[in-house]
Amino acid sequence: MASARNPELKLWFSPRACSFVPHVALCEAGLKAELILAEVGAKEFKSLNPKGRVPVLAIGDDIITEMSAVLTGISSLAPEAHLSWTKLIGDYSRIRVAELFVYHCPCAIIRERLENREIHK
Ligand SMILES: N[C@@H](CCC(=O)N[C@@H](CS)C(=O)NCC(=O)O)C(=O)O
Repeated sequence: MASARNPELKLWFSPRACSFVPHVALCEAGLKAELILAEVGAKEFKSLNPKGRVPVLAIGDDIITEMSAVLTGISSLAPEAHLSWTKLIGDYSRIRVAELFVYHCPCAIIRERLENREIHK
């Protein structure tokens, strides 16, 4: 049940778009979220994100846009999953993940690697 410590999560996504990255992050973090197919051109969606882009993440009443912010939000909710790239431990591998995540449209690279996974289609 949703609470201040366990807020309700919603992720607006588009099929085969970069919004599958936070979907993977949610799965890796073990967080349950309602997945909502975004109608990016629709007035209702633009009231959430005037830029008309996915991903959009709601953490309770807070609406977060922009990939790096969305992923930072997810990693903050599940520190035990160690998804944050802001803590460097040992090597630069987390920074390499950040490079992938904040790349303007990471879908091409990561989709290729996850091609065979039945996720976010
Ligand atoms: N700067 C944004 C870029 C997001 C973006 O470009 N999303 C694409 C999908 S990969 C999108 O929503 N496109 C809308 C459309 O295709 O109409 C971010 O980092 O979240």
